[in-house]
Amino acid sequence: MASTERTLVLVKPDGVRRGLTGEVLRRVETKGYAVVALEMRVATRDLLEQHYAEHIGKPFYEPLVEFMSSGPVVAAVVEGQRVIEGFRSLAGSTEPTLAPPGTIRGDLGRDWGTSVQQNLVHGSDSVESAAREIGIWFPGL
Ligand code: DAT
Ligand code: MG
Repeated sequence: MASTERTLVLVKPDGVRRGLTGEVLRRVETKGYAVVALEMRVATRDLLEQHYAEHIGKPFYEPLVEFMSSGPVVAAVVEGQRVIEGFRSLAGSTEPTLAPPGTIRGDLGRDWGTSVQQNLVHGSDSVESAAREIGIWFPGL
């Protein structure tokens, strides 16, 4: 049996501004995953530079950091068997225009013509990323 995993989920500033925090958490919980830590906060540039280190130098990097610090985010640690893959599946693909209906980005997101995609949620993409990101957002966990 697959072992229990943890992943970092963020409701990004667009999701919080649009009042979709509850809807995102509802989808996580009704899927059967457990929310084991939860906090609303405005991310500092320093934290975001660590979080998005893999994207430094890409054309959307500056707009991404700007956008992610434009308002509060809701950070959650979510737990369950294969939750890393499972939440990525719930979220849908990066571009909301292409994310299938039924997914968070496909049902609730769209392209707003901005230089960075505003796609409502973040989810860790591997066991290594999850451990690294949880360490950044919830160092006490
Ligand atoms: P994901 O969030 O699906 O893991 P990612 O890690 O590749 O995607 O990129 C981080 C965020 O940056 C993503 O959620 C939205 C934005 N982004 C990625 N690629 C982009 C692009 N080509 N143009 C605009 N924004 C982009
Ligand atoms: Mg990513």
